[in-house]
Amino acid sequence: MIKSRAAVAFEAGKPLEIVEVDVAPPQKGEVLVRIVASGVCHTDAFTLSGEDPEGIFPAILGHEGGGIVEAIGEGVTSLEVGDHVIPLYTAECRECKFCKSGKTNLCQAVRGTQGKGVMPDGTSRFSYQGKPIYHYMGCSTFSEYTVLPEISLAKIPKDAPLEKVCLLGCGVTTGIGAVLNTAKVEEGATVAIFGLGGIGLAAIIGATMAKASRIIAIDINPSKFDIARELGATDFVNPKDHDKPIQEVIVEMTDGGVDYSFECVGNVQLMRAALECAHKGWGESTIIGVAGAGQEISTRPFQLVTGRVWRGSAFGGVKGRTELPGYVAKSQSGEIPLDTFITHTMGLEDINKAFDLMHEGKSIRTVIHF
Ligand code: NAD
Ligand code: AHE
Ligand code: ZN
Repeated sequence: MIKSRAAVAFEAGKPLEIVEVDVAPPQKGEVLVRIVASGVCHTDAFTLSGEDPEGIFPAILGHEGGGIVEAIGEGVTSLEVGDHVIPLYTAECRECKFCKSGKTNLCQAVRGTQGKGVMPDGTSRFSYQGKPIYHYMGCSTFSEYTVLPEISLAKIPKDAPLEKVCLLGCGVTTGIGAVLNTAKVEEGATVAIFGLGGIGLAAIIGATMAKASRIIAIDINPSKFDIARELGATDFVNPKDHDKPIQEVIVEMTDGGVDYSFECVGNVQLMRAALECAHKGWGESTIIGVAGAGQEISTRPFQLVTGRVWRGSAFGGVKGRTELPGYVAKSQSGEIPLDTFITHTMGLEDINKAFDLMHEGKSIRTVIHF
């Protein structure tokens, strides 16, 4: 057992508490990681709110981390002590039906136990005052030390700054990947991006990489437009400035609708708007945002009958162990400007401020330094 400073979500809807938890050694196929930095994603806030059907407490949240291998369990062959790693909430075993399909990044090797907040053997490595604390999304990066399955770690070069590339563990990769891998936006296409947080802004980078001709950035918080412009957005729409449904506004702006749209908020009404602003006959809309328990999407089936396509994307369709090093390389060459996302940095003791900043619309990403 080692001691680890961690931010624990003891109950839904309550601030995180910084305590010293006990971390058990990595078991067979597992790796102990010292977290150097972690971003705070809206999904952490979503789960803390109590809206996540898989939310389980007490738990150590956080899934956008960067760290260094501290110890390896029996049978671990692809990593050694000292390796730099990014934890993956979407594992890559390369052996399951999903990995072998060539059609998805959604490896299911550890997904069942991960969703229950435990390691593949059904138990937790974390405890506090002798009682178990649950893992979160298989990562729990709001802890100085965490344990993950070997297949849930992407090895990255040691010269990549962990306090920046941690953002590739979720938000930045998700937005870029949704555009390039899921929607496969092509050169000259028109794109609408709903929500300009870490995910939507990264989707703008993806659309810029794809050489989209027009990138329409949509947010009810106009303070997000400057960064969107810096990253390549060409048009800016605040739904609050319009009396009519936002899909009608976009359809009018684009002679019938966009080729591709992306919902990066987690609002089911906005998901409908994003679908319905896609062009008749071929427009495709990708849902990235995560909606709460019991929420459902709806539209007239006629929207799909007349050629629009509705899709979803998890972690941008990216296979983490294989493809994340490529994203790290692009961040090091400047093609993915991670600094633009990092509006705040702070120590673990201030982590609740990071959630406040997010809810107040004042941050893009806060990076917690350990
Ligand atoms: P964020 O809070 O940083 O950004 C959300 C943005 O949406 C904000 O700028 C906010 O002003 C804007 N917004 C809110 N309501 C709006 C509305 N009605 N119309 C237009 N804009 C609106 O969040 P984030 O970290 O960027 O995450 C966005 C969503 O993506 C969340 O639901 C998160 O859970 C989800 N997510 C999904 C994946 C995935 O793999 N599918 C990965 C990461 C995050
Ligand atoms: N647990 C929720 C769903 C949450 C969800 O959709 N998670 C996204 C990643 S969000 C990262 O910030 C995801 O990748 N989902 C695929 C998966 O396998 O979890 C619920 O509704 O139960
Ligand atoms: Zn996330």
